[in-house]
Amino acid sequence: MMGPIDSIEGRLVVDGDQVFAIVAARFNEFVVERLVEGAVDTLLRHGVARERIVLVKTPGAFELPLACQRMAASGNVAAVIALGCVIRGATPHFDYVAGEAAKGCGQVAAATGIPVAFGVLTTDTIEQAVERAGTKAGNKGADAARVAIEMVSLGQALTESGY
Ligand code: INI
Repeated sequence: MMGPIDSIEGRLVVDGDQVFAIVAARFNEFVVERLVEGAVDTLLRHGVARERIVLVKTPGAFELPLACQRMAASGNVAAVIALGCVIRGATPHFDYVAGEAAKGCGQVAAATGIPVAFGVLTTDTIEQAVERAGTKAGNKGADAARVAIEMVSLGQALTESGY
């Protein structure tokens, strides 16, 4: 009987002196600041030196892709962590802002080959956003930072495997 096929996976280990960029929107800042704290805390706990974390701020989530694009295309960062908070109740153009942020961040990753972790909350209410920003439903900024670390590691593993 043949055994299971080995998978190529990233690890939650920072192996090297990579720079991680956090690109955070100021809109709904009281929520996004908690996401930034979660992301920074996670990066530090995984051994990323404080000097290797670059924090960039945009006005809103709609502007995240452009700033992510600049960081990713610079050749100087291993991964980008996009953080923001779009609340349906607060905006009639929720779908445009949230949709463009998600699509744009995905396009940046595909165009540059640099992982872009999407840590943008898209919720119906402020309460739901607060729950996901370090209270009862965890911290999506921390989650996004873990994804960034894993994707950098996956990139290294793929290179080592010849892909
Ligand atoms: N930007 C957000 O990040 N979150 C929101 O909830 C939001 N609302 O409610 O409108 C929001 N709007 C601003 C948008 O991101 C742009 O900055 C603006 O449209 C100018 O381009």
